[in-house]
Amino acid sequence: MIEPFAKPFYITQPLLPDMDEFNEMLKSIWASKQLSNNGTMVKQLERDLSGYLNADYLSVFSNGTVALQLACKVLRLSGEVITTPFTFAATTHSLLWNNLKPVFCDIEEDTYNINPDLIESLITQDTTAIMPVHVFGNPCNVAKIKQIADKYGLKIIYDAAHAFGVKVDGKPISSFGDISMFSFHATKIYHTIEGGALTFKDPYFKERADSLRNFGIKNTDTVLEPGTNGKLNEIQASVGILLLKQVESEIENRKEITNYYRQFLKDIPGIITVNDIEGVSHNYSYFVIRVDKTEYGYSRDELFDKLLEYNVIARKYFYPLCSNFQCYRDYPSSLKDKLPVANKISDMVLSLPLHGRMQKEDVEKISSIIKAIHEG
Ligand code: T4K
Repeated sequence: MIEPFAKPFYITQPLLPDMDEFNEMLKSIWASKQLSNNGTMVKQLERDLSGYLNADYLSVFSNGTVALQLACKVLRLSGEVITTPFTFAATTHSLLWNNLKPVFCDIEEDTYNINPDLIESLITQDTTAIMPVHVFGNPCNVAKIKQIADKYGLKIIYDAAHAFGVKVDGKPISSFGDISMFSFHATKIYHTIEGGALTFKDPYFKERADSLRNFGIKNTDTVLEPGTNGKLNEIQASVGILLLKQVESEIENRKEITNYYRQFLKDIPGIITVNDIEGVSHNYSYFVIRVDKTEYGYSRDELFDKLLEYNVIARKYFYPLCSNFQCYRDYPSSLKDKLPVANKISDMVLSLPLHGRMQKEDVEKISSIIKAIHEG
């Protein structure tokens, strides 16, 4: 009989900056009296992040969702955008907030990312862009997506919310597509409590994004267009500056925890884990299993409920599929028989707790609980 964890074991636990260093940063912010509106900390964070992510141009925002919404505006998208249903609500919602129509494309069985072989059949004369997601930090098939976009003159916005620091064959993930969006929410591997960034190849795009996040104001005499308030403040920017020093060790720790999970779960029938992809430097944002009821004996939902009895708070990322939300399910592209893989995967996936402060014993215990549930 395995004892439940004494306290809830959550899916993640945020990185925290060193308190003394944070206090020093706060003192300098207090002294400057500059709390928001593109101050010293925001400018430094943008420089630091451009370096870390190897981005040509980068802007930070108050959150990833507003960043994604503004990315659509920067590229002046209209009509239809081909995207994945297997993602967080924010991806699809950002399109609707721009009066764009999401067209859902099915996903690949092994990466859970948009299936590039199906994109072309969804392109119409109204299509202006593709918005793929590097789900759980696993890179999309960037080469194929670029080929299609080039052929049809489409823009690409990558939702890279999960892919901070990921590289493909040594190339930074931000180097693909026209714009990439990173989320810096507290649940992410790197964060600014709330926050996000866009990376661009074109300096004009950064200029526009910077204006759009500040109400479209150009200068004291000119407002160019209806922007919004998407600014990050100085205190959150200072958290970001400090956490950038910890992100490498966080990734290393998570890699170790991920490998323990793979080792401890590998012989449990019906529990499917995913391996690293060759040529990819992963960031180990999430540890996701698939539950095959026929072999495991319980469905994903049953396992989720049973884990709660042990105080293990897993998450069903991403269920329900965006295409099955009430607001999108009547779209022609949302039909279940058009998205068979996404519907199947969404019913099977379960994200298990993963963060850099976890110990080998924690992984061993969670894995033993999963095994004990199977053995009844
Ligand atoms: N695109 C994609 C693909 C995304 O995944 C997201 C966000 C976005 C776009 C939009 O980016 P942002 O606008 O958020 O920057 C979370 C996050 O709120 C969301 O940022 C994230 N994706 C999504 C996948 O997950 P919840 O509702 O699952 O989070 P919550 O509050 O249940 O937190 C999970 C666990 O983390 C808690 O049980 C305990 C722990 N936790 C959480 C917070 C916030 C802490 O220990 N401390 C904390 O401060 O949505």
